[in-house]
Amino acid sequence: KTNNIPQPKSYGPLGNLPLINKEKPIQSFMKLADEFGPLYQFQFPGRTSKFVSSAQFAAEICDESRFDKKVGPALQKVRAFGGDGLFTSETEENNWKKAHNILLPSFSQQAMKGYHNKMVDLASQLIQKWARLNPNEEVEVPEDMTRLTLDTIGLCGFNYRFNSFYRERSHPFVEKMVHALDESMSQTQRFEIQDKLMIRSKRQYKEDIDYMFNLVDQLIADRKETGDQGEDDLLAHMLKGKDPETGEALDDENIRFQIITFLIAGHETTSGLLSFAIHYLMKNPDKLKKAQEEVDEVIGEDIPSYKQVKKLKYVRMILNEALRLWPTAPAFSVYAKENTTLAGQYEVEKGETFTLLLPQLHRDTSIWGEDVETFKPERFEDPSQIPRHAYKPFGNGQRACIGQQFALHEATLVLGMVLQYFDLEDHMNYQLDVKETLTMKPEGLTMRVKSRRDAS
Ligand code: MNH
Repeated sequence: KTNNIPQPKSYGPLGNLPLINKEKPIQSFMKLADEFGPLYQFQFPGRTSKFVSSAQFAAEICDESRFDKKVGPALQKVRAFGGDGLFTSETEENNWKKAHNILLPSFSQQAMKGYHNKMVDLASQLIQKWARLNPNEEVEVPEDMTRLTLDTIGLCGFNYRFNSFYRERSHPFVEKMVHALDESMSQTQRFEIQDKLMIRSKRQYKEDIDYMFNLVDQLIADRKETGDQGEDDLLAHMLKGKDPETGEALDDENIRFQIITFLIAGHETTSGLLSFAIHYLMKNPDKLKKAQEEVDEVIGEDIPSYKQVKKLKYVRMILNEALRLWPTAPAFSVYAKENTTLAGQYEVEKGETFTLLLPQLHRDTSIWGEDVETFKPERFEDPSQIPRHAYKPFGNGQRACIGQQFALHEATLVLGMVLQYFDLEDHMNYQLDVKETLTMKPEGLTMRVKSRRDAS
């Protein structure tokens, strides 16, 4: 087997583990890719990972005839509460295709028209909150964006109001969820024996998961009790929908897993995206001005309509560029369905797994030029110029993000309204510090806002 995949130097039983910052594994893997190239392997205690980060290799492992999504060690842990929901199920599991078929129409462009007014409701809460601040008060950007996106998926998905803008701290669901995600990520880094000894963490983990299950089961029970009031949200589709291929509906346990999946997948990533976009706009006043000009022209003083949001081309380009630099779901994994070769160079055995490091892929200079670190929304002027596998912030093929349109419509609307109402001031001269959980966020980003008009 011609397997000369580069690997950094090893430290006995720890393998390559001492080379990474446990708080920032993705950013560590990016640095290693700078040093070891677009395909390298990394030795964890007891397993190896292969990291891919060029457009050339990405094109190969995104070929769905040869590779399929791998539910890797981290996602395996998330199954404790995501179960066989869309995000954490194997393509081969019965419920993946069934739920995919049933839920796809809920995320069509057409469906976005139905969510639009609810999205405006919550975006307006954010605008109102910021408009009422005193001039020297600061906005905690990721915190408020998390309030916004959680409330949006809650309302659009399940007709449930988390009312995060009426709370000093985040909703308990978010605390439990963040805690549970944190614990499951830590479990992947612990040795087995170490993990067995963490009895208190284990108990807390169970409590957190039980809280999430209870909240969601209550949501389902309430809906069943009040019966069909003509709601047209995700929950209604889950309860009523039948798989056109088999005629089957989803069972209650799977619906619970889907709701938890949507609450998690549906808000962490979008809030990170909005936060990074704001960061880059504050650092690039000329782009900020250009975006405000577009917003003034397209929306003016209106409450944005669905159609106006579709016309915010430059705002959309800003979001694309923010997702290029910091794709908030930073990696995904695939396995080989059969023996194959990569780039005619590396032999790959059936079952071998590869992880695509998105922030590094998005810095491939052969695609984006030498100025990869520069924030330049103009790169997305003509999306047909971007090679298909060079830009993958929403994953690949049939296992790509089902919520892409939802996330982009919401983020475009919200960023549009923020620019409509406010000038943004980088009062602390923020230096980017990217925090990693399952997703990525600009840690500690704050700003001041100055009203451009009366927000009443
Ligand atoms: Mn989302 C899958 C990124 C917003 C629901 N999402 C994925 C994948 C990526 C991703 C990457 C593929 C993961 C993998 O292959 O293992 N998602 C994003 C980003 C944003 C986002 C960058 C926002 C920005 N996602 C959303 C929203 C929702 C959502 C909003 C729901 C409302 N995502 C999902 C689900 C999946 C997924 C569900 C799994 C789809 C499947 O495998 O069938």
